[in-house]
Amino acid sequence: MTPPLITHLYTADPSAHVFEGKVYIYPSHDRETDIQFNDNGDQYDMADYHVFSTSTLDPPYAADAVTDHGVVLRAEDVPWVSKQLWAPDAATKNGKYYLYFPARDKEGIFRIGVAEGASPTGPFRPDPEPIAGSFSIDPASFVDPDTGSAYLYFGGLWGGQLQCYQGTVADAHGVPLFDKAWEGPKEPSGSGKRALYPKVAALTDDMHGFAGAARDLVILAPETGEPLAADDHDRRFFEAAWMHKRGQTYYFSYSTGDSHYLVYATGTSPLGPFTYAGRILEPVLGWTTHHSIVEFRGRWWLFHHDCEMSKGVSHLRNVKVAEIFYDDEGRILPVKSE
Ligand code: FUB
Repeated sequence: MTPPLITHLYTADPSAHVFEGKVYIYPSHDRETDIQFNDNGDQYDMADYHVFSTSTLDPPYAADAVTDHGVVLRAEDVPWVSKQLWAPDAATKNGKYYLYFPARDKEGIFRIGVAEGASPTGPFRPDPEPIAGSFSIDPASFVDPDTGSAYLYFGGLWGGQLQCYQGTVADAHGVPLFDKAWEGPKEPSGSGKRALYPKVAALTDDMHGFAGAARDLVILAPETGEPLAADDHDRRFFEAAWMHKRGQTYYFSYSTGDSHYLVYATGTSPLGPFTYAGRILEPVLGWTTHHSIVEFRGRWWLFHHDCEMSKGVSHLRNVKVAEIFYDDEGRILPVKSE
């Protein structure tokens, strides 16, 4: 495996984009905490975001290869946030830049916020309220290079609260009511139960809101054409949504959480359905695995994290990058750990 890309801070959940000819990385900023480790992820108690950039992705990764543009958003700058600035992402449209971020609101419920800036490095001015109709964690934005349409993918199980929205009664934004009974490291299980799906919403033209209610992003098993089963922990969606497009194929990639794989599914529409297609990365040191995939100067790169710098402390992670390759059928070749 390659060495950490950023070494002066703990960073994780890297969302990478090419803006203005450079690679910009929008990661979580991990920090030390006294909070006891638990399966709800309370120890992931991050309070701000930095933005990083680089003009080269080729090894060796010198300590100064990546520029730290400093803090671009703090929890205390966002009126609705109580704590836990988790995995962010960024997008550009209309000549402006947008930072999407999940955090717990004052009632402890994860919502997704948006902040706007004039450049890829911010500073980003947050909207005073979370995006109406948003919930759970790990927003990943995708602007279709062919149509210009923008989408936000999101969701995460256990501490990410996705399982708390299974009811049929919805609020004014079409979001099922939050069910406290499902809070904590829980999810559906048992024979005949399907896995919970990640969510997708089209973004409004100003990129600050959902154009309609978020809907399920269906992921099917290739061998049956049926939804993945809830007990299929090696393949079911857990968190870390990411979308990229290569040719006319849409690739939706994600983490399987407690089985610790990065996997992907393919489809012909950004709204799905998707069919599970295979693994990208085997488990790394640490509990979480979270990534992004980006094309830069004609080559494709996987940004991800592990816990090499902290020697395995799960909430103190470091970002890495590895080149990825596709076979002639467009399948992603698994990343080799050297
Ligand atoms: O960084 C906090 C959480 O850990 C992220 O939101 C998840 O994807 C996992 O990486």
